[in-house]
Amino acid sequence: MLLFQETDTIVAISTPSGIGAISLIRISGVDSLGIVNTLFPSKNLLNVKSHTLHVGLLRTENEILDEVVVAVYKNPKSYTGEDTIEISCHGSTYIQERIIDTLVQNGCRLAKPGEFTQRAFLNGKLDLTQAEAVADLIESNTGASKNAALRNIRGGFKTDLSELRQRLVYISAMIELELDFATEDVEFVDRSTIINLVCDLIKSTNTLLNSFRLGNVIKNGVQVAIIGKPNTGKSTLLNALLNENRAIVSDIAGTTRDTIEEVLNINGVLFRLIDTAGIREHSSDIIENLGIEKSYEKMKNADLVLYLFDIVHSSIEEIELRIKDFNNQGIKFLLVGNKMDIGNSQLQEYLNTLPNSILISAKNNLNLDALKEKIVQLSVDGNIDTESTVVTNVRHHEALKQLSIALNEVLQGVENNIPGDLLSLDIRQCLYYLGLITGEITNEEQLDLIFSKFCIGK
Ligand SMILES: Nc1nc2c(ncn2[C@@H]2O[C@H](COP(=O)(O)OP(=O)(O)OP(=O)(O)O)[C@@H](O)[C@H]2O)c(=O)[nH]1
Ligand SMILES: [Mg+2]
Repeated sequence: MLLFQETDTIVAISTPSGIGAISLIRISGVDSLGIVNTLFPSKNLLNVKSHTLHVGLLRTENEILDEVVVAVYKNPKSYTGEDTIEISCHGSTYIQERIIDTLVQNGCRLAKPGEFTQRAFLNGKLDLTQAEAVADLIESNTGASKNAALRNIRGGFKTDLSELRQRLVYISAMIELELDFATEDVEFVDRSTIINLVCDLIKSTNTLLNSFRLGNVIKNGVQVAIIGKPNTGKSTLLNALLNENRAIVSDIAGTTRDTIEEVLNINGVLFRLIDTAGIREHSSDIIENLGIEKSYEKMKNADLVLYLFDIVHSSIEEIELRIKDFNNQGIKFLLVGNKMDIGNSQLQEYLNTLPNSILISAKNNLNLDALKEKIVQLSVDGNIDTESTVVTNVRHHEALKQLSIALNEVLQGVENNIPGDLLSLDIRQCLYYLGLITGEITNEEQLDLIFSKFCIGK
């Protein structure tokens, strides 16, 4: 793939493969109007206005392919910035294939994944953050991930970055000013002003950087492992949270052998709930022991552990030991005292003194809404703010990390009074990292890598 604009006219089916009521075939490139026009005798598409719809037969000399609706978008007012046609045809796989074959025979080339969006990027319709947000929007599976992606498509992150750039350019101008007057042996610009500006810039960059934790939660969901001794009600809790009988529940200790994972959407965030085999020291059952090993593994890898215990059969010592163990391993946990319907008041009093604990009854659906609230609070710090940018992309996070390091170098340089021309070099490095995110600085391999993750037809 070449960085400069390609002249091929590309075609792809933009709707999912298989039978559907309607399918959408998209064509983009200099010859799109001409190619479709030869197959659409009802009207001369070369003379129609942009953004218009036309019903008619799509046909070759010998065959009627389908009765279709053709949407015409003339450059530059199209998604890709090129002449684009969208054909809505009947959703038979045979019709789709025949239309695609005919278009290819008439001069189109099959589009690569993400090639339409890539062209939009190359034609300056989108910057790279917006283009990547298109893929995120298509992949979004919760309200939070949809909102974050939509915000970035509409230029949310782009605006933040261009603001950072403007501030950097301003600082750079101040340093240049200082350089211009260097020979006069006066410090024209007060360096403490520059220090304040750089500090503010570092703060803004770090806010974006720190949003990645939430971004990760929004994009990938939160792994929540339900851990505890046998018979404490882990599987009952999984079923209650999912509102379905997913896992087998019984009063036989060691009922769950393998882990069971299910997804739960709470307040627009995906939680991956993992029910595990009950942990106990001595079991002669080989399969159960394998299950217990898996429980420990899930416990270590989870973003949050719900430590479930039966408040009738647990002691303060057991809980204290667990807390110590979780803290030593750096595991984030919530203590969940189950079977509050038949509770033990001494343990209840003790739990009331602990901030990260809650009493529930999984079987009787008691306090489960409060439990869900606590799970959200612990995982997303209780606040999904869709008004400000949330960085969800690893590539952006990496570049922001580099930017933060480079800005700290600028700060050190200003503080140590290093010459202005060296400072200018450091600032240029900062602008470079911003350019990497927006795509002003990029290369073919990188673009290929980014767009190869897109769907075909987008
Ligand atoms: N009274 C009462 N009983 C409960 C409650 N929650 C679960 N139970 C009972 O506790 C028993 C064990 O429940 P499970 O959900 O199978 O327990 P588990 O922790 O998954 O057990 P293992 O899979 O063996 O580790 C069952 O008889 C449940 O009906 C509760 O809130 N109150
Ligand atoms: Mg179980």
